[in-house]
Amino acid sequence: MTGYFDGIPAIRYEGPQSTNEFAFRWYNPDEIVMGKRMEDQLRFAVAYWHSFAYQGGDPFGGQTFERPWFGDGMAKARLKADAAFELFDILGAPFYAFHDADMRPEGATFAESKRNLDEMVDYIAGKQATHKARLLWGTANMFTNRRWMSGAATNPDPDVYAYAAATVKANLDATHKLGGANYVLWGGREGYETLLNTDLGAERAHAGRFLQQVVEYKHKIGFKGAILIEPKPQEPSKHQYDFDVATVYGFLKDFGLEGEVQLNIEQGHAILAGHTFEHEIALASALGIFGSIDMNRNDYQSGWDTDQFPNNHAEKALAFYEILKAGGYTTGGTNFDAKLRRQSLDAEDLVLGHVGGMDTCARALKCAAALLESGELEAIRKDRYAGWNGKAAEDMLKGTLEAAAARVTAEGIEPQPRSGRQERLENLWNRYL
Ligand code: XUL
Ligand code: CO
Repeated sequence: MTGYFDGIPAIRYEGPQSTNEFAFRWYNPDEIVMGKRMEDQLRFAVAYWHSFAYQGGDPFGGQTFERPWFGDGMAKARLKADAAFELFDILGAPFYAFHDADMRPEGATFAESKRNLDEMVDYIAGKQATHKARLLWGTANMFTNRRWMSGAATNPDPDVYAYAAATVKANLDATHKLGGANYVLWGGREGYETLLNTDLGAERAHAGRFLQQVVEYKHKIGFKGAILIEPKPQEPSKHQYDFDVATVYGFLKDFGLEGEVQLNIEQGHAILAGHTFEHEIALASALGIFGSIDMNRNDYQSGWDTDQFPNNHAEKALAFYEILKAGGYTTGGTNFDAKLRRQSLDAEDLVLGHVGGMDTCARALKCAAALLESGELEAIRKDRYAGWNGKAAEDMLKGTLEAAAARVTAEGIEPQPRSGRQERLENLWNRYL
């Protein structure tokens, strides 16, 4: 026991009337929602980096948090893992996610970093054996260290490509060993700052070949989890290649990977790309590449990735509606890629940030499930497209442009617009919130 969370009880479901801060009002793991336990529908994951490695810095100031596990060396890394599993236990979280850099100290050489990683993987495998939480996904941090400043797989220097290959290989091996359900690639530095020094075509080709190599290696070692790309349009790079769902789909098609790679969609990234979260989820599911989500919001005024816990169930219900409509998660889950505000110093803040996020998502899930199960919205949507069920419409898609055109005079077609009924549908939504 680290003692860090002393005095904080394990969080239990007490129902919406409870006034106990340290209780769930909506998240009731065993409650059945659309045929599955809520815990299995939501598949919550705690992010190791924000919850245990983030020190409270912002561009204007450094560390504000004090944690007993901050510092160098393997003893601190083990203490951090102990505290992490204590938090997972307190929350009853079924999953967690990590980057190599979150859980092991950086070594002076690649070999030393790898040794540290392997040691920590063994240590964490031991924790998994005695605790509930499992690995939702592992990933490599290829953006913090200065070696990555001009990219990883897209770096102009082939030695950095090799270093990226060694890094992803080590992390995929680690994720495989820990029984991870997925492996994530977020290309924070896979982009550019200025075209004046960038060969965009070459960088994109290298990124495509790199991803093919990752997929080949996954099959070679028998990793059954999904490989997930996490789109983000910019930040830290001015322009990132994995801009949004549509861009990544084009990229996957180009490199023959659309059947191999799925997406990890983050709400804040969707907003930065000028989309809604639900748009990105709906598009990925329509394209057959939906995998998982990072559930963290941005501040709508600030215009950058503030990684805050969700606190608005009405907004999140739209996202969960799309996830449920797509059939729910398979290997994916709801990862809180969310950090505390830098003034939120206490152990209680860390616990309650997650409690609020979990409750917000559980409430959103229940609203979404109720509307989906009622069939009300789907019936109206179906009716809107009902014209496409007839034979004439079907034949038109199979035929030529001239044949479609000929219908207009032959059948005397003069289209009659029908209401899209947006306000009525918004009112319908509100009844379920
Ligand atoms: C950065 C971000 C990352 C990825 C994992 O914006 O979302 O934390 O989720 O590398
Ligand atoms: Co993320």
